[in-house]
Amino acid sequence: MAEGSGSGHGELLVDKHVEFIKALDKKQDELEYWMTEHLRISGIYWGMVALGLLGRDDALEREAVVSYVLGCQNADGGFGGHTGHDSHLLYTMSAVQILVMCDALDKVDAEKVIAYVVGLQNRETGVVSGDEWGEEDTRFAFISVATLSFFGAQARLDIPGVVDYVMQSMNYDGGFGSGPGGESHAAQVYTCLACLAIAGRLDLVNRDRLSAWLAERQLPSGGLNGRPQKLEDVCYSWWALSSLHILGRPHWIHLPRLTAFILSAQDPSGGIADRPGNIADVYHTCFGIAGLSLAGFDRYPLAEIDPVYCMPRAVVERAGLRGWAAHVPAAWGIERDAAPRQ
Ligand code: GRG
Repeated sequence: MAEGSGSGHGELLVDKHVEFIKALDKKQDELEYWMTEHLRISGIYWGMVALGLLGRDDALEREAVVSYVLGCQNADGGFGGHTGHDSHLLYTMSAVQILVMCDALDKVDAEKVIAYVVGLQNRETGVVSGDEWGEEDTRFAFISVATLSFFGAQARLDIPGVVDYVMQSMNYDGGFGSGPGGESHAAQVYTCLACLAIAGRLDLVNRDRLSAWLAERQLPSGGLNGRPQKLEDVCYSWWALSSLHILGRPHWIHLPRLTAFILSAQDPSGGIADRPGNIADVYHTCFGIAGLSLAGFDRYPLAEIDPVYCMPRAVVERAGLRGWAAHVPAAWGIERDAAPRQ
């Protein structure tokens, strides 16, 4: 058990977390509800991933969720973070992931979504922008490839161009930044590895150097930080540990100590915070539970998460996508289990 515990014990507060997520939509008299309106669709995605891993994917009203998400699609084919908001790749991916989790991807006009995503790639440079205003970031390389893969349409992108941009963002320490010359950061590492995984180019990674850099993210508390000299944060239990999973090296950190750190950041009344004693939110609740799933938390039967798509592995397979281990180079010698842990 980590010091400075928020919850005071080492159990996963399953029912409390389910209630915390279900209650998020009922807090309309709170400022935070309106301050987060612009990313509501990602909030629903985080909540649904957490509920799916907790084995409670029936906790939200599916039809209401699907109808809300479809209402966030704009005439350009992309999705905004909320009804009436401009389209952005971030929210387009969340929308598609929610529809996949709800078994409702057929309810959307696939060609319009595909055209929106493809239209954000600069065909001369290979770089994918996040929206019509042209923000560039390695997150969008991953999102474009991953979103299109749900439609079996990733080949509509210039994939070598995407891969080239990602590789220009690789640093001497083996990590990746938000673009060429950007400091290595565990969250950007995840997006780049997940992108290269789906593109079938993980062979380009400096596996040993990057695994060592990621292993150094663990601090004495057991928690992980996102880059050197920074504080630990529960969300890196996903960004850094999923990256180590993709590299086939989750055991390069001390998983029981990470598990204890995540559990200690639980709020006794539900939800998980960035670190013990802080206020819980749905983002850290999602990535805390996702981290527990990756770390093999065995005191509660959490469903297995796919380290590339950040969705329950059973959902990824139901959607006809190849599980993460199918993407890794044969030379790494990684074998996968026969069936997902439910
Ligand atoms: C399917 C899981 C999934 C994601 C879709 C949106 C996206 C792709 C990835 C986001 C990756 C990213 C860059 C996340 C930000 C993580 C984060 C907490 C950044 C904060 O950075 P700083 O500098 O914090 O504020 P540190 O911890 O470095 O001090």
